[in-house]
Amino acid sequence: MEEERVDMEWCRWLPKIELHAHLNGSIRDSTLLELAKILDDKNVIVFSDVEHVVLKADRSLRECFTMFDLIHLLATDHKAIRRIAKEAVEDFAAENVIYLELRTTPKKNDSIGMTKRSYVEAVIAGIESVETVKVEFIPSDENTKKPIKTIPIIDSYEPKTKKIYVRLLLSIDRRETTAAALETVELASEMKDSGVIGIDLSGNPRIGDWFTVLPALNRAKELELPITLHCGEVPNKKEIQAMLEFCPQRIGHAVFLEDDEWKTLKSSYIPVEICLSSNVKTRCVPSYDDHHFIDLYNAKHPLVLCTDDPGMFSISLSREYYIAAKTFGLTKAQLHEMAMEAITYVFADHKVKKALEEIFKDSERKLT
Ligand code: 6MZ
Repeated sequence: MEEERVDMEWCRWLPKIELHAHLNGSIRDSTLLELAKILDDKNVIVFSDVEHVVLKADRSLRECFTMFDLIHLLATDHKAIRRIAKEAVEDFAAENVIYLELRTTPKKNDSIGMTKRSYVEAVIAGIESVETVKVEFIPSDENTKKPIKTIPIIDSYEPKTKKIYVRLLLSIDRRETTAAALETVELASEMKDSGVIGIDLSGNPRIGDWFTVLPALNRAKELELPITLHCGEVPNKKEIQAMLEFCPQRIGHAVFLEDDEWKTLKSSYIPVEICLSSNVKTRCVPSYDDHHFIDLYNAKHPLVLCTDDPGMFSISLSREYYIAAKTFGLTKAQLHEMAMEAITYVFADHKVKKALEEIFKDSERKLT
């Protein structure tokens, strides 16, 4: 059926919800190269050594974490953090992402006077400086301290005021100590009124230990902060079982689950953040056809398509929807339903969910 054909333009038009995107994995290559030039001028790095590393197309999971160490060196200071946060929101909005939960690991760097709090404040300043789209960041109730910017822009389909809801998740890096992880959780709780909405556990899955971070995750539960865990990105049966038993609000990846863990997951209805290209490009999954997405989708298990690291993998959320359509033969109606279903899994409050529903209802009318 000709009119049923899903193409990239349609996937871009589709309103989308992004729930698994790492800030430092969402940096434009052009920005990374500019930041590298600045450090080259200061004799901190040699630009030519870095350029080809930044532009490399495919990376194994191990290489990704080496790359993150380089990225963290390039985007070290508050100014760079503000810039990458601003650009990340602009880039997601340009893909018609209408709700973004951006996650980032608060970093401490005494040599430049950076604390975990000042790092998060720089991210927030970056988000608030976005000008290409109206950003609803701090919950817009009567207690809102700062006015929300309203900048009407014309999108390619119809004139309207484009808007993106943005919330922050603070990530605990698996390399961190219990004390450092606890500091992040306390900070998230203190910054609840500033757009921070939950906690993520991420980092190199071959490093670190579940029991080191567990006290911090238990504290997050006590503080009623929603939690999402990177779960089963590499085979680790004991950890996967412990994570499922912990019963977080969402998990990311869920690649290396075995039969009994699939059963536990499916009976728990824990929503899964699916990162198709990330899993294929890092060779955690051999091909798109082999991806566990389709098994979960057919089982009607709660899931949401996400990018993970759109900068690192040179991808977009629109493209992930397109790949899902092409690989698994999904129709426009099915993609729309899947995108809309994600409202259920966002960590934001009822008011935001209602507003998102309205946007999807409106786009649904334009489907036929
Ligand atoms: C696990 C990942 C990841 O926090 O500095 N991160 N953790 N698996 C992945 N799959 C590829 N991709 C990114 O963003 C970068 C950090 O996010 C985590 C890693 O801890 C990485 O250092 P932020 O903004």
